[in-house]
Amino acid sequence: MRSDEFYMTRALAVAERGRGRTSPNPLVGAVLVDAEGVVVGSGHHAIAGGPHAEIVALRAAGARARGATLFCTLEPCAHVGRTGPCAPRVAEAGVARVVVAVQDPNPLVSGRGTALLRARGVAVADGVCEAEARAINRPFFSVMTRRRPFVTMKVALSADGRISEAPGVRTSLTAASANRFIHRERAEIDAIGVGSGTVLIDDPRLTARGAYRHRPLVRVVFDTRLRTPASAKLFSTLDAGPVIILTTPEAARSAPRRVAALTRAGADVLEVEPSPGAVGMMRAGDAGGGHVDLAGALEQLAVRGISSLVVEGGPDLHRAFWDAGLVDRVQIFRTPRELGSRGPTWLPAVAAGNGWSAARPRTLGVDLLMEGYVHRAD
Ligand code: AOF
Ligand code: ZN
Repeated sequence: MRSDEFYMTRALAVAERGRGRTSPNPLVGAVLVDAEGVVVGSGHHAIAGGPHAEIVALRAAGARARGATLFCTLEPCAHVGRTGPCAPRVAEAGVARVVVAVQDPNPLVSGRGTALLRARGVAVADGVCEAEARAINRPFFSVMTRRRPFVTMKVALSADGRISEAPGVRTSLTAASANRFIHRERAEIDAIGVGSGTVLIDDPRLTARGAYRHRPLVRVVFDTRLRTPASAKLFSTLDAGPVIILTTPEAARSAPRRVAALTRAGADVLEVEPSPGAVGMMRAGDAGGGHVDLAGALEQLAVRGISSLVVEGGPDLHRAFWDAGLVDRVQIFRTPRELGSRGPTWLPAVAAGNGWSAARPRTLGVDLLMEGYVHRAD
C-alpha cells in the first residue's frame, strides 16, 4: 500500500468529475483500497441530491469493501438529508479504516461522522490533503461557515490600467482566448453579479456561451435605484437562468410601476432590508434611493442556493464589495491595448496588488490573467 496522500490525491481527482454539477452541495470523491493497495472501488458525488461519493464507491466495491481503507475527501455524513447517512453504511460494509481529508463544515455533520465511525470500531485518520480538499470546495465552505457565497471580483484592464475608453462607454478588452476562459468559468459558477450601470451601458446577456453548462446561471443586478430597463437583454435570455434585481425596500416603495414592469419582464425583484450597522452599503450616488446592504444581499443569495458569485462590475460595485471586505478572490485580465487618459481607472490599490496575493500570471492568448485570494484572518 502506498501513502495516504497518494490515494487521497486520487480521491480528489475523482471528486473533480462532479465539478459544475453539485452546487450547493460539495464536490466529493471516495476511493476504497484493499490491504494490497489495489483500488477496489471509487466514486464521486455527481449531482446535488444524488448519492454521496462514499455510497457510490461502496457499491462499486461490493464485498471487497470488507477490510478495505476508505479515502474520503470530506468527512462521511451522519445526518439524514436527501440521502444518507453514509457513516453507518461505511461501518456496516466492514471498512477497516477511513482516511478523511477534511471535517465536514456542515453543522449537521461536523465531527459526528468520524465520531460515529470510531464508536463502531473503525480506525479514522483525518487532515490528509486538507488544504487541497478545502480548496476544491471554497464555495461550500463559504456558505457553511459564513452563510454567504464565495465572491470573485473580476475585471479587464487595459495596458494603461483603464476599464473603458471614457466613462460610460462600452469597451470590450479581452480577446478570444481569454473570452473562452471566462465562458468556461461561467459554466461552473452559480451566479454573476453586475451593477445597474453596467446593464445600462453594456446591456450584457451574462450567459455562458460556447461552454456546456449543466444548470441555469443566476444573473444578479445590484440596482439601488431600480434603473434596469425591462427591455434589457438579460430578460430575453431567461432560458439561460433567472434574473434577480436586488434593491432596497425604499426604492421599491417609491417606484412600484418599475417593480411591476421588471416583474412582468421576468425579474425576481428582491428587496434587501438594510440591517442595523450593516457593512457594505452601496451608495446610490446623487440620485438618492438609499443603499443595498451587500452582506445582507449575499446572505439572501446563499439562502437561494447560490454558493459562488462572480462580480463583473462596474467599478462602483467592485469598490463597494472591496470596501466591505466581501471579496474572496480577485481576477484581473490584463490586455495589451492602451485606452488613454480619458478612460477611468480601476481600484488603484487592488490593481497594484494590495490586499491579495496574485499567483503567477497565466497567459491567455494576448491577454494575461492575474488571479489570487484575498488576505483574511478567517
Ligand atoms: C453530498 N455528496 O458525496 C457527501 C456529502 O442534501 P444531502 O442529503 O445530499 O446532504 C448533503 C450534505 O451531506 C452536505 O452538505 C455534506 O455535509 C454531506 N456530505 N454531500 O452532496 C457527498 N459526502
Ligand atoms: Zn453522506
